[in-house]
Amino acid sequence: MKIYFAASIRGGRDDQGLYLEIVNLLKDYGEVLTEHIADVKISQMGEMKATEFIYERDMGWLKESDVVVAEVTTPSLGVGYELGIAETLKKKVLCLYRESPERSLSAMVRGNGAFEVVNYKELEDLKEIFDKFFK
Ligand code: 6K6
Repeated sequence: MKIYFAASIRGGRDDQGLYLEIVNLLKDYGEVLTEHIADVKISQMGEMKATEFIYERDMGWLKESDVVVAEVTTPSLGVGYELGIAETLKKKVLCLYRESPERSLSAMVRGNGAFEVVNYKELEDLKEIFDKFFK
């Protein structure tokens, strides 16, 4: 099982520690192609590689993946783009969102029947969500 994990980089890195925990959990279900998304060394400025290289590499991994898991709490143009491509490629997609009174998820994600969108509160909720999704 090849898993494409998508999460905010330029959109903001406040949840980087959580991304790391999610990647570690996902490793119980398959190979995480995009482990670097959780890397503390990737700042909001991104990796020190050419943007064209990053785009081509990430699109290759997206095509190769069996499922896409996206943490969508921090809004990110890149994650939104990846989700649109994942839908076109007919990938199975799980979106994870931490609800709070100050924000709400884009209707383009929440309202899209092609995606499984799940609210969660904390890391501990994710094992059950992943068990169901990967079953
Ligand atoms: C490097 C140079 C300039 O910007 C960068 C960013 N580096 C990235 N490295 C790896 N993946 C990236 C990068 N930028 C975006 N992505 C992809 O888009 C990842 O797969 C993330 O899921 C998503 C994050 O998008 P933004 O818009 O929050 O950066």
